[in-house]
Amino acid sequence: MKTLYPQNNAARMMLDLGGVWDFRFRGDTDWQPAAVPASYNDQSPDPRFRSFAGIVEYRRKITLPACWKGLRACLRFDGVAHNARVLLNGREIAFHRGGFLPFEAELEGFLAPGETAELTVEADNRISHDTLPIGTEGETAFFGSDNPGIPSVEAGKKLQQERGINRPAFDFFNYTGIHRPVRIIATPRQFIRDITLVPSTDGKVRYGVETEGTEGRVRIEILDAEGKTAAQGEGREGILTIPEPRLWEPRPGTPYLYCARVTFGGDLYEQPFGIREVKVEGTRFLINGKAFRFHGPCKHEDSPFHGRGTDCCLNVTDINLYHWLNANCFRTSHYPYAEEMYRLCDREGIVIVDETPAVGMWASEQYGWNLADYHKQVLADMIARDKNHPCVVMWSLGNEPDTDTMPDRAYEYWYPLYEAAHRMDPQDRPVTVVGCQNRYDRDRVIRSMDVVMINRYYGWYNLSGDLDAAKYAFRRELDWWEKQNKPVILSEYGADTVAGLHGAVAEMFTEEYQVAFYEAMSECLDERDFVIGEMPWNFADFATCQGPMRAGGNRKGLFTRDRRPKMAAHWFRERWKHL
Ligand code: GCB
Repeated sequence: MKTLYPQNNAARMMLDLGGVWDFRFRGDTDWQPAAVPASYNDQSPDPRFRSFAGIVEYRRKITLPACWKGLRACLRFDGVAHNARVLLNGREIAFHRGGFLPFEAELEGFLAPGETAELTVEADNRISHDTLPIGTEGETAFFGSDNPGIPSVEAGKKLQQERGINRPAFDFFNYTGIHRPVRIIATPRQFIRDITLVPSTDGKVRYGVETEGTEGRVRIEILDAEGKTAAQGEGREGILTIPEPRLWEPRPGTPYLYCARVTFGGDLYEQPFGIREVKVEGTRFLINGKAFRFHGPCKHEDSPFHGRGTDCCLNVTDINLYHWLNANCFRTSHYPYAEEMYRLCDREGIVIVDETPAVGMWASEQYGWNLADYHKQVLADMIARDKNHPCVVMWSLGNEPDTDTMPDRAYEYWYPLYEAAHRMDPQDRPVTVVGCQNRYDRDRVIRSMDVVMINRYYGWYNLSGDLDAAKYAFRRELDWWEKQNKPVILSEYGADTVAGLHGAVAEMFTEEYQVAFYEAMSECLDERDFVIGEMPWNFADFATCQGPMRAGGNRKGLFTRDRRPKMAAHWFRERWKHL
């Protein structure tokens, strides 16, 4: 769905619906409080908040201001996980599939200016073979031996299934609810639906404006960072030229931003953008013609209390910690993040690899290959939402699919998505899909991408604790990649580390081992020119579902969950100072 990021300006108004709403599990009679925006899961000690599988209901009253007469009004949900049904006074006004991208519900015919109504949002947290991200449908316990075949264990699993188990096929807690902002938006009845900007470093800006309604002329004015007019034009599409353009460069350059001020009839929208070009050439990744090396840990949207809920304070803290680390990028593992984060990264010069929520597609036919059309829709919506951000330099189609069990079948699934991403992106950014540690010699998908992104856990999940063997093995694999003549990013590598656990001998789980692990891997990376990036896993410790491999979540953070640096954070800070 095309929906511009909400904005208050001379033509548009919005009401933020953040606050405490009524909340209940479907079937309950009583309502209780829940904060919006936030995941609901950490908001109560009631165990159902963590384990419930099904529909929860949120409710509150909304009123359209009487002075909004003559305007078009809609509700805008930035993200409700995973499926959402929206009702006004009991009538359905919207349904949306997928928890990480925005949608709108028009209020025309449902609520008039001056009126009050009851707004209900039903959020379904169930994950399955039909959702992105994917749920196991109780088949296999993720990250835990499920002792297949033992009659008593099988009986226990059957009981779990009957009760409606909702286990993820991915390694992060299934936070859900209304976890991103909800707003009522007013625009003129004829309004600007969408703006597309394709700048190039010579100062030319190709633009397109989509409108709802045809009365009125479209005008566009490009403002520089001081608010001075740099170029202007008229019409729904065209090319403008900015004299002496200033480029958007990732830090430590200058992330210079322009603003496209678009008017149409009585409507106005101000779209920030940056001038930068990205291109893959041989084994190099070029931003504005200069070789760019990616270095920065992958992230999650994850914090205590908020869960996956949008938290601008946390975002600013995290990005300042990226600056502190001398990091220049992250991947939005494993789903598109809240829009506020991309706006912040535009401004701060942090580069993003933007990922769809296609994760958990690891186990053949039933895990994902039925989802091609839906997956393509999600990809289209992500590109539509994020296409104008200069910080976004590459699309990731998903994380760690099984591409080597049935290599041809996997290729038939993924390559058309790769082509679709290129077709759908007006800026035609490079496209990738992140590969898991697999039979890279059998896989056809990963090597067919513009940039090869590989997650590797030598010295952790395999060759555990033996960093010499890990280096030896990793070097053998890098020898193989060298022959593929593609740029390679190590898109995940890491070691679970309990903050404060030390050892004179660097053994697994100690802070010393985490540093030794990264020293070992870096030694291998630094020998290869075609390696254009390193993205440690993960920026911070994060919540996962329970399992015998997860003591209070995933501990591979360079920081603890409350953002205290482990020794490895200091180590990377020093390393990246010199890159
Ligand atoms: C991976 C996954 C990531 C996990 C990580 C781990 O390969 O992509 O989601 O959290 O490994 O720590 O096991």
